[in-house]
Amino acid sequence: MPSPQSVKTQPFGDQKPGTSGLRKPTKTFLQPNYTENFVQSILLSCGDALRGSTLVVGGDGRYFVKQAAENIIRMCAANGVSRVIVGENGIFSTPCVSAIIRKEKALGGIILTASHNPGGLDNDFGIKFNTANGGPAPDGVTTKIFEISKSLAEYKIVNDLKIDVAVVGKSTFKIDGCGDFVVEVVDSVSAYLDLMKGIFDFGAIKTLLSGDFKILINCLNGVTGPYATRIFVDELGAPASSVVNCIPLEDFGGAHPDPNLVYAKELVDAMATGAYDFGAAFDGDGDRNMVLGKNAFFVSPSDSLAVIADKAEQCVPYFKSGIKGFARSMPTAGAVDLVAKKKQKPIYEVPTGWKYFGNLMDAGLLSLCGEESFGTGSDHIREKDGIWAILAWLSILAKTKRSVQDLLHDHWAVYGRNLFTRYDYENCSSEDANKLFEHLESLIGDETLLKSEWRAGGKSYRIALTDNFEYSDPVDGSVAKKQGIRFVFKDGSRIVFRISGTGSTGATVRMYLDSYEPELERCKQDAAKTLRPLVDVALKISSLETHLKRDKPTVIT
Ligand code: G16
Repeated sequence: MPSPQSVKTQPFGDQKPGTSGLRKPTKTFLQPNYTENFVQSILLSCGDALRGSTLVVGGDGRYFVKQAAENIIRMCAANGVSRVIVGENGIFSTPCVSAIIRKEKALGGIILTASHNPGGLDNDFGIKFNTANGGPAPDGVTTKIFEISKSLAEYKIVNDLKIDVAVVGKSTFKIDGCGDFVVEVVDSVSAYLDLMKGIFDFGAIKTLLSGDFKILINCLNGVTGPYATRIFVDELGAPASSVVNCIPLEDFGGAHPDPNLVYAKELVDAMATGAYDFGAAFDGDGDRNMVLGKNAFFVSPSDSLAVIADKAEQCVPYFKSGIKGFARSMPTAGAVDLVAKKKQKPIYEVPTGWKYFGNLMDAGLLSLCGEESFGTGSDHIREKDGIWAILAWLSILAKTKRSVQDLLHDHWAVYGRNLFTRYDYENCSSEDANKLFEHLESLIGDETLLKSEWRAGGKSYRIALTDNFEYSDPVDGSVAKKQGIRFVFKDGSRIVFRISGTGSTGATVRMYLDSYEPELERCKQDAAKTLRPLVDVALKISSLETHLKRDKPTVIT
């Protein structure tokens, strides 16, 4: 009978989860005991509830996922877990893990991904823990995991447990001192497909795709490949050639699996030929999405959320009974706020991180939400959901019979447009980034700043408010402090600065800008160009380029 072993270990001091889990270079996770220490800390954070529980395990197919999944199962066996559900070859998208946790009433799930960060031996790996509601562990849980990791002296594992996650099926083991332990290796897609069929009118989308309407879905060699092929090709009848880069690769084919205009250039170029009516890309673990219309017409994530919010009740059966409320993360432009106001629904503004939406959903306050970082989703699960977002868009296109661009123009004609752009300065030194933020902090409430007029590109701005965003959760009263430095101007325009919580080395500084434009003809202009004067003001106020020693950003969205 296989029996648990206790392995002596030393704590690592750097296992503090970021915006969504622990993300580090793969080689860091490959150090002896590093992965095991973090997993043991997760398991211990569950306390007594762990014994006899069900956990879901899976990841985005990047290098080390399969091996890590098998080791995690061995650790679950030794720690008293009764049942583990794992995807075939260790593959599950992040939204799918959330769906299965909820469906199976599991205690939680361990997701093996560094999301949109590149994968492979020389790139990144990551581990995150989702709790029983299916959502990313809230701050209280991640703090507990980090605290445990700082003094961990041993981990438990059943080394001689024979597991093969490549073979679908159910195995029951008797573990010495722990009793029965069940491992269910399941098809990675089926449960998720069933959920989507219950949300959308697949017949309506099938009719759209059976006509002249052409789609191009680029999975960027990430986890969505099997999901997109099953759903868009097998179920909805799109030609097989509509889904590309659809085999999950350990290094994402050397690509950066981040669905934006820079890293999904292959999709942008293909859409620019005018051969397709609708294009989409996803990130490595399938929770982010980018939407493009014909001729590579770009739909900003803030606009995408607002259009879905406006049309969901009319076009998506799941929402027919009504929307409870909307939400967005603080740096996301406020387009959805205008929809909420018109529909007389509540709107919530939370810090960056999907985990902050979970409590609102669990309390029945929130149905639809999104983030500027290409995340869109609803209360069908507790993660943002790339494929869901594309099915929502196709449902709207099927019902309204408008093009993507026309839909956006219709929307701006009613609501005006919240122009948005984001500048990312990747791989800065942490020291430079800290100095920049010390400087920005020192500007909060600065009287001279508040009185000054800032001029650029023929425009003039005056500051109405400066602060470091703080959020009090209306459900449990928990407070998240220092979530982004904001400069809000008298005309409602905003500049926001944050340090990314998803990088694996150094610091990535993000500068977000948005401004409201009521005139339809001006709404149609290029957002990056229209916002240029505000960018100049932001750079002047912050002295960002001097502090970071950069003369341009790495990525502009
Ligand atoms: C994660 C979170 C998102 C969040 C994003 C922000 O996304 O799940 O809710 O918006 O991080 O990233 P950063 O801190 O770098 O700005 P993902 O897709 O990386 O899991």
